Amino acid sequence: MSDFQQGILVVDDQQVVRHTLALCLQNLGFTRIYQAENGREARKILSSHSIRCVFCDLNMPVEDGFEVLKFLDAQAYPGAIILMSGEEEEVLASTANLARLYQLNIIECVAKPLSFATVKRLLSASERELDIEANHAPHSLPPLTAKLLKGYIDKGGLSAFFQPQISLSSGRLKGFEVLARLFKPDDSMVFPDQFIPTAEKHLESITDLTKRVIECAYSDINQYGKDIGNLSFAFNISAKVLEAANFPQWLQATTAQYQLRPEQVICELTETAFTTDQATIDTQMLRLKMMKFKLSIDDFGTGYSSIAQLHSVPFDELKVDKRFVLDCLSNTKSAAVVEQSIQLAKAIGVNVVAEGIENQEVCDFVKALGCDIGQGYFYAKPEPLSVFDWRAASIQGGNRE
Ligand code: G
Ligand code: G
Ligand code: MN
Repeated sequence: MSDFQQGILVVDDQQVVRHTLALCLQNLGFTRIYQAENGREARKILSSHSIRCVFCDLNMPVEDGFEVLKFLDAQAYPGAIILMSGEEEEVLASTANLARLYQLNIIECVAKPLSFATVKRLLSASERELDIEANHAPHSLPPLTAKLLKGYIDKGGLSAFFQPQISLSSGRLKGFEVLARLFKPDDSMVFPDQFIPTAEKHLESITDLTKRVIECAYSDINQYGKDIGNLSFAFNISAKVLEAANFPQWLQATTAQYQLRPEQVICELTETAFTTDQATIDTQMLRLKMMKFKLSIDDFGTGYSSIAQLHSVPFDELKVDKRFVLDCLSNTKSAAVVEQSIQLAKAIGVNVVAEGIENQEVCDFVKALGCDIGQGYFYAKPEPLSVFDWRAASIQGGNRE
């Protein structure tokens, strides 16, 4: 739902662009429209008004669009941002990527002039994004201290959320990725960005957290008894957890205790925890593999060692990082990474998951390239297992309200 109490800011040094855009916005029913002809004016308006969405030109003689982005980033601006530029497509795509380095809701970087249809589409995309954002972590929140984290966990605040993974050829539910969530005593939710880095500072705390997440998930899964059939469950395992000597044995015993089969359990190896002991890590992965657990490389394409790892350990799956999937239709370089990753997976005979599918078009694109599995907000956001009507075994894309 649009919040008409909040304004929209148009920043452009060309008066004609500002006026045309303001007219479009008026026609769409918005009344609080503010205009600024450069970054300096924009900052003044942003400091004194409640602004839900900013249309911002990049090339301006006095304080350009990047200055505005820097300002918004420093304020942890929660609204939507649409960047406009007169540059050619290649430059637009690189600019959009650069802009994403800021922790901001950049909806798109579009070529000027904007048509009425484009403005309408961008506004509805920004409403969607803000809706999602409202359910997600506010940006730039400081990490929890180790003490607070331990306190919340001890009070039973840790829980497992599940995000569906869909077989693209059949459209059927294939399984779930399990994502950790932490609830404070007042029931507000803390997202992993705020507590995984804290936990990863110590081998004991990330290992303890991982084991608890897995136990939580197994216990939720058990409530459904035999209904789960062959569904798979993927857990995020930091490299540090593999340094804990008994992790594979613990996982084997716990999986058996909850009457799940190791073939249903996927260990997604993340590269976030820096480690120098590659031999130990590889040994532990091989142990898991021999116990019949499945191994997956998470965030494929972002770590330098991914391809080397793919070669030295028998992985079953690779997950193309969402940063490439998200803009693969507008950025030819992302499209190339997605395409090459899928081809590489096919060539070496492992499954490939495209993560970050947000609409039908991207779903069609990766499917046409031969991608096996899709995951993303198009199908569903991570939620408690009880929310899904997954026994129907088909979670259709586009169902998000
Ligand atoms: O959905 P989301 O915001 O939950 O996840 C953000 C990041 O946190 C992802 O990169 C994900 O891999 C990581 N993450 C989520 N749950 C866990 C977990 O249980 N263990 C580890 N190591 N990382 C996790
Ligand atoms: O790093 P890892 O692959 O474990 O990250 C999973 C993260 O991706 C979680 O934070 C999850 O919430 C997020 N995620 C899942 N699907 C989508 C999507 O369609 N769009 C976006 N922006 N994030 C997604
Ligand atoms: Mn993951």
